[in-house]
Amino acid sequence: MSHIAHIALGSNLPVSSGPHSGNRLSHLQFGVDQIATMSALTIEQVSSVYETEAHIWPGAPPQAPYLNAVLRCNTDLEAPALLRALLSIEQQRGRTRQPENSWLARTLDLDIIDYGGLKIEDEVLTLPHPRLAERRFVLVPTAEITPDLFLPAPFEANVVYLLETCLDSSDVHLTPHKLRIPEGT
Ligand code: A4P
Ligand code: MG
Repeated sequence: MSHIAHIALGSNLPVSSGPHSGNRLSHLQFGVDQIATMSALTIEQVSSVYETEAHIWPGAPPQAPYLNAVLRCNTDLEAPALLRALLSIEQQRGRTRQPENSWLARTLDLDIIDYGGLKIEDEVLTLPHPRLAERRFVLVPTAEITPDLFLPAPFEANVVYLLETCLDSSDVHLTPHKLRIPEGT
């Protein structure tokens, strides 16, 4: 059965040389291209690209700004299989992780924001994404492409309402960059 999923893309780590070299925009485009090649998945729409102030843990050293975007896709994959595929795409872009979860700078971060209104909470996957309502860098691009998206509990609201009531005041700037959906996928 097919489901509509929303996937957030983020990058704040340009790489100047080596197999994963590229600027932030090229990391995001790599993510879109790889998602587009997944079988049983069709990208319907990709948001504009926003430059956003990094959310960091209180007291953590400052981080470079991110480029963020959100895409909407239609997929036959179950949510855990979709997550596994996204983690593998992050790894192909040289994403490294620390055992402790410290929001390190990253070449490419792919998070599932919502999967057809499904609610899950286990060791590997939480849906809808638990931090989405505190993040204008997620809400602004999601509201741009799917303003009527309804997020289930604990939110129980549509994305435009969550954006209007969001307490996050960090910068989210529209950029002229465009992410392309590859043809013939
Ligand atoms: N996981 C659970 N639920 C999900 C989900 N819905 N989507 C698990 C994706 N992953 C999910 O993620 C850790 C584990 O979360 C995954 O292995 C998966 O099993 P990670 O990508 O390894 O680590 P992370 O991203 O550093 O941790 P976390 O806590 O997920 O961070 P976030 O929430 O992704 O935040 N500031 C700006 N401006 N823009 C950003 O994009 N991103 C972050 C990272 C911080 N600050 C930012 C941005
Ligand atoms: Mg993540």
